[in-house]
Amino acid sequence: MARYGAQFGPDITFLGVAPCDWANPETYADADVMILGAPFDGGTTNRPGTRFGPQYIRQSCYLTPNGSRPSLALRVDALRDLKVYDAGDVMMYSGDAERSVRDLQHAVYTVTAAGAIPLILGGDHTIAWPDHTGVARQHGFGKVSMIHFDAHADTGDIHLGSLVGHGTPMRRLIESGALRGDRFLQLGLRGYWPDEEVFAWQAERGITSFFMHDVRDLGIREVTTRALAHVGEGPVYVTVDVDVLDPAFAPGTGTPEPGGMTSLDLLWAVREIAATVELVGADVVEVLPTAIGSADITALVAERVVREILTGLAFRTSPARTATA
Ligand SMILES: [Mn+2]
Repeated sequence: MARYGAQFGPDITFLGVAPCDWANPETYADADVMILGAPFDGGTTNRPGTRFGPQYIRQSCYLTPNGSRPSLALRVDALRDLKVYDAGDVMMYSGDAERSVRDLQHAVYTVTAAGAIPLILGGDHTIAWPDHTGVARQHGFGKVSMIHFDAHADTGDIHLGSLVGHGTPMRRLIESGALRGDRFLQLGLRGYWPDEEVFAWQAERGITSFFMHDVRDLGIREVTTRALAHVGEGPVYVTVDVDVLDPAFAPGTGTPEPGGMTSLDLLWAVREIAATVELVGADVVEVLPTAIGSADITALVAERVVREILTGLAFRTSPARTATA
């Protein structure tokens, strides 16, 4: 199969990194990291449109797409220090959730098995199920911890009559054994969902949650330190729902919940995690573009989340490593 490219809009790559075809590992044999778009919003329960997330995240930067982004805070240039490719989007039809989830899992597994760390641009949060599963198929079921940034727990059972959706991926992961409850950590929960029944289910499986009021009271550094201590050694998958941010920072999302995190805190936290753990994959989901170009602040901050993960990764192996700013 030849490179499929972008499902919507022009076939541009993330910040100008080299293109490749995920189905052909020979085209990215030396890859450290793979950007992969997952333009699926068939699991959305409210406002749709996250199928355009990958397209808008890729075009949100105001600088030249030259494959270089030196970090002022850490003095590393992840796009040059690491070998980063962009495989374009996995072909996903939002009207066929079963096929889309299967095909994305296959793509993520293929990339992971070839030795690259997949960074997936969503799409709604349904994709975390095939994303983590694809990674776990390579690293071992029950072996890959998950740090989950979100306003919502996403451990619902059945939504609108379906097992597949953006409110249920974490329950599917735990039921299948891909993810162990005691290796699953949620960060930023708030609002009015889910109910006690779901939290009782979570407690039975040893799931740990840090709520937004914990972030408010303890501060992001303390919460992140505790999160890192909880996941401990071994491979870690990070999933970032942009609705963990306050709607003031990320209004472009389907289920916005007031009282959320600041961009400054989230960007620091994802970078700190990527700089500390054995990161084996990550996704950034639920970007619902509302405007074109850098005027779209939600796509803008989502793209920076990806960039800070890359910066943390580069910093982890950098000889210049000292302390993070
Ligand atoms: Mn979510």
